[in-house]
Amino acid sequence: MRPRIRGGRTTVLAALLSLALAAPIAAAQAQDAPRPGPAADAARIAEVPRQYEVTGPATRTERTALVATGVSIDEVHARAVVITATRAQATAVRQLGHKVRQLPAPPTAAPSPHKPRAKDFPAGYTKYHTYDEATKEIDALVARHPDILSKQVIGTSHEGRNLLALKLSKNVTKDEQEPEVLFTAHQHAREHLTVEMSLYLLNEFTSKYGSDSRVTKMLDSREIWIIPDLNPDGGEYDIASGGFRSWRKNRQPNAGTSEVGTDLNRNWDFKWGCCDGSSTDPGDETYRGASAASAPEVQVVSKFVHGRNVGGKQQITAAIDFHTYSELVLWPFGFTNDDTGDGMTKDEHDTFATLGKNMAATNGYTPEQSSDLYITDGAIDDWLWGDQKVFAFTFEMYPSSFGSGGFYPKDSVIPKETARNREAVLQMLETADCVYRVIGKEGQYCKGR
Ligand code: BZS
Ligand code: CA
Ligand code: ZN
Repeated sequence: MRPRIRGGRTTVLAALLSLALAAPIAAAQAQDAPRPGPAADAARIAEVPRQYEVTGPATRTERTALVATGVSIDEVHARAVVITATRAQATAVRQLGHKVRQLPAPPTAAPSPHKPRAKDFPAGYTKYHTYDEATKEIDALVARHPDILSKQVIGTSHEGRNLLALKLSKNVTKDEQEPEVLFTAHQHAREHLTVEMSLYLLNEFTSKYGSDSRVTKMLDSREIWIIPDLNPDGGEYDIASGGFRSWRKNRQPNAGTSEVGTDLNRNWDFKWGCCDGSSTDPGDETYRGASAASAPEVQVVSKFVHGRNVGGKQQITAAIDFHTYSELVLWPFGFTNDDTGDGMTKDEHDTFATLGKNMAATNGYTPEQSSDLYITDGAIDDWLWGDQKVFAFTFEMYPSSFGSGGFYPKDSVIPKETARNREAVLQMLETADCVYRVIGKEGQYCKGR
């Protein structure tokens, strides 16, 4: 598998100015790197991580080595990446011999312990839904469409917020013999556009049932699950200061340190921590947690998915986990560079690659195996495939680069960038009764189902 990497670094450069204008940078970010010790620990906690352009890394091996410093890679180009890092991590990356340049901050509020918790997104972003706003919208949809939409509380986050699963189907209160498809969103706190993607799907399917023939057919013959917000604590924390904190993880404390949070997308119980694709340091962006599925949010969703194994058969056949950003369609495995091997036959790989490319042709994203970016372990799609045999993809949504808004595109893009995935979602639903149909092997794999 050849990584397909775009070259557009000029867009990053070009956009620095525009973002800089919109970015009152917190003065509190001091210059000196903190010395080790409790004071330094506290300073690091208060520090908002920043994005950097790193010129040098040109291969997935070099990118995996870069991830080992504890940063997250947010954007991949031919000879450069964009990372999120603390100042100390940026120094470590420089010491690897790369050129490191700090990018302008998103709208950031000066840290103030006295400021009341922000109730909404900052100006320019208010159409994004806070957790409370999303909950209200979902409840209103359920009230309006009780025959085709139902809501379950499947558990709670570390801070006690409800984690929801919405079911969309005709005869929604019955568990019918129908293929099931799962859509999840917002494992990573700063990726707010993914919650909007969930809300788009809920609105689209409920409002078009009975009028749009493809939507109607899918609700009549599938059971669609939407877990709209896997990380509500992280999402609320990201906006609570009145600006953005560029937060990625959940908000679970870690024993023996004041560093908070686990990277949920490194915490799933398949090859957890196997392959240098996650961090053991609780201060890192990709901290994998103390043990597999140690994050309550991961436990809750794992249990939910296990619960869809009815009579020894996993009902969910296909899934998309929404992230931002980079405009990618990714498939497993992430823990290995190999296309095929243990747990991935050639036909299975070809099915992933074909459906991935078909979906990418509809939204203009770039399709590739996730390890073409860098190695990861404990990601949800590796778990869904490796453990549950669900054809699971990761969509990295809009934008393609930091220059077009990175993690924080303005709310004006929400309608276009969520609807952009309508066709891909419908394709996945339509193939969910026999995903192998996309490689023409329905007869071999799906007879008598
Ligand atoms: C992100 C990037 C995402 C990650 C890429 C990825 C997804 C890799 C799935 C492997 C599997 O944070 O959105 O690093 O989790
Ligand atoms: Ca049904
Ligand atoms: Zn993500």
